[in-house]
Amino acid sequence: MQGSCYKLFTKAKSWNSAKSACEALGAKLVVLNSLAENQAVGEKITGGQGTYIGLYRSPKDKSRWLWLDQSRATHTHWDSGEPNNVGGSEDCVHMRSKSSGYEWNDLPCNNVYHVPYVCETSGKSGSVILYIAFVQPKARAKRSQHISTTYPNIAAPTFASSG
Ligand code: MAN
Ligand code: CA
Repeated sequence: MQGSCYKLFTKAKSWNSAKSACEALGAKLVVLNSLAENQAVGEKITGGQGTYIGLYRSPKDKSRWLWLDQSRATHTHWDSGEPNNVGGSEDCVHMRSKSSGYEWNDLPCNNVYHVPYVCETSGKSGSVILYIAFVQPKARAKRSQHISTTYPNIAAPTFASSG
């Protein structure tokens, strides 16, 4: 989405662990609202394993898919034959790499398949707010204080890559 920051994490994890890792950064597993966004994120995938995305099967209606921002999936980009729900437990979604056109496959959410993942934060993060504490008249002898607060949940620059 416009204004979002994305970060690819190349250290493969389960979908559940990838979700938690993004949340720990104040982010989400990437939500892909359009084919253009799907393509843009796909092009940053560096390995053949693809990436986990923030899409999962609705627990209430197993034929529906939900994004982690709770929106219903309107655009989908399933690979041919997918979602096939192998073993009846493929409730989470993985984007395949370039050779598969960045198309999607359902995979288990648990520890079975470890895959790189992309976290997304909405546009307002990324800002660093500088607070300047003005010196009181009586304390003029002291150095003025510059207190810079960096929000801990800020994602690294767009499409940075880390292990
Ligand atoms: C193959 C396909 C997929 C499936 C995975 C994991 O790639 O059958 O649909 O999700 O294996 O079982
Ligand atoms: Ca599948």
